[in-house]
Amino acid sequence: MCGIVGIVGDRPVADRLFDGLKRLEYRGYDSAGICTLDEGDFDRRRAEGKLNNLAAVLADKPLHGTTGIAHTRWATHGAPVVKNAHPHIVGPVAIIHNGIIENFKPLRAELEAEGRTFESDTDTEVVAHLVAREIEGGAEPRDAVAAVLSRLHGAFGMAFLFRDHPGLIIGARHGSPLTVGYGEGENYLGSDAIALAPLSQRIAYLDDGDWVVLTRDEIEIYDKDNQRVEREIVLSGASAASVEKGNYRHYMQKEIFEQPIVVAQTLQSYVRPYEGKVALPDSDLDLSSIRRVTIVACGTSFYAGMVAKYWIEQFARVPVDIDVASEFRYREPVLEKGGLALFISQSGETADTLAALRHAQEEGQIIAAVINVPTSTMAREADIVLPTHAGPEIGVASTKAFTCQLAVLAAFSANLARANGRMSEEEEADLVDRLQKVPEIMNEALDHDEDIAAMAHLVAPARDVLYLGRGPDYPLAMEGALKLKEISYIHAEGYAAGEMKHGPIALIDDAVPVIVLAPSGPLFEKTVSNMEEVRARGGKIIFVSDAEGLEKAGEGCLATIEMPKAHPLIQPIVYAIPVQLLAYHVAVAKGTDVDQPRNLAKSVTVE
Ligand code: HGA
Repeated sequence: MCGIVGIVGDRPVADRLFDGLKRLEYRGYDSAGICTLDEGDFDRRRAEGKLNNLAAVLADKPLHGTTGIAHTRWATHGAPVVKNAHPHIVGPVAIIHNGIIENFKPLRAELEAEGRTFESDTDTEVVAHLVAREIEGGAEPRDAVAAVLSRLHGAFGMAFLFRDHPGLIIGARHGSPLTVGYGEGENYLGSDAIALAPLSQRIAYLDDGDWVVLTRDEIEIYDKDNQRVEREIVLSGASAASVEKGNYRHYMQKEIFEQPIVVAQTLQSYVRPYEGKVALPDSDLDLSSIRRVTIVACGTSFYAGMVAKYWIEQFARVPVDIDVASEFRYREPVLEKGGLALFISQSGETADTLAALRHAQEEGQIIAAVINVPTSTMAREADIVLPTHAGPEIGVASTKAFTCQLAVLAAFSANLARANGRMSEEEEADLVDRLQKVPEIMNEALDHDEDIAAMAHLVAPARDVLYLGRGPDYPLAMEGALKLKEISYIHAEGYAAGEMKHGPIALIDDAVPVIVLAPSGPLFEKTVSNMEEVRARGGKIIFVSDAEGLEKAGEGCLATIEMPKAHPLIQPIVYAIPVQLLAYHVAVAKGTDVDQPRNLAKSVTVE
């Protein structure tokens, strides 16, 4: 959330800063702004809403400075209006910030008591005032920043520009990510390597507590104790080409259709087809010593984790605890030393999950992380990285990252089952065979795109929608409801089918579509009974099952979607597709902003 870019350059920087923001827009689109230093003064442009609005402002009044900072905002404090858009300028200081200054209220009161006035409602502006106060008192920029950092609580990735010091940017990181890029006669700062990719491939990731002084010729990094430190310079490998939509109408649609390819790509790292083995990449972890697994994640990744709980317990017979990261971190969980804690995050920067990971590390857990961005903070801090190879996910509602997470977790569960002697060599070889066929089965599921588009009008007018499932289809029901909420703004709930009668059944009438996920198998009859309970109360059912299931119970439904039959370790990967497509087509029917839904952003770097 909130994207940051800075350039200390030898030629005008505004275009390149804007390009960096475009690459970061998935992090927030409440407002955007750029400030450069031009002929001894700040020159700033800001606009509410998406980057197009800032582009129009810049076209009208271009910026010419050769050093500048730029920001795309996801508001935490203060409405998404121009006065709250970053950069904020206070006297000789301009600032951009990603994160939350948790003690901003007492700091603001202190500053106001001195007669300082505020132009915005943000937490960020207090930092600008604090640094400005130091500078106005005679401090050099680096001393001013170092003095102020020690007063801040919360999370930040920040960058400062100084009116009286052309060719200087100071950045600081605590919690939120920050990366520096090395150039020729120029240097760069950004939220991530993707933002910097067209500018530099030679980058260094700042550690927590680091702050950095950038001039055209040098990058000096200091740690939290203000000691000069070196951080390894690595080749980022992030693609400089921006990700295009191709022939698709939305990134989300493109990403849904990419799934067979990226899941195949991901599985390549986990499956050895010629040996008939499932293996974890680059890991010498002895899985047979694992007695308990603790899974922690947020949002869609949490639902992938819930599916994994069913798999790990069913196939490997290892107990699994699972929690959303924001609860796990603060509820003082009991963790036995040597346990395995598994964190799942697309970006690898999710603030709640990162805080939980660090807590588990302090509690002596072995840390494994299922991550899509290999250079992310979580990937760097985990003991074992289980990568997904979904490629950049631009649509704010996660789709391909989810199915790739499921593919990794299926391989992990099978590995654990093998290590525990709960899966025979033959069963493993059979599973490898089936995993090889996942992309093909996913393509079969995608073939139903048009049918699902044709039923979107059945759901689009609804105010409330219920999703029901049992076993691993219960988290999928929740994921389906989450997708629908996120992009179509329809209230939706995912329920364990058996829980319906304990309350939510009171909501059922003919205006509430109920989406039932029920592949044929051991839980089928029970789910169908729950479906009948809904039908008996006038509920309208969209039934997702395989040919056998539809044959048995498809009659009388409002609509049906036929999925191919698959092994239990594969079936949730396949059933993810109809729930994604349904949410997508309903959102299109409603005309919402599918790729950038209101109030949301990707890479949630605040707690
Ligand atoms: N707290 C600042 C920055 C918000 C942010 O980083 N979001 O991810 C604001 O509200 O402007």
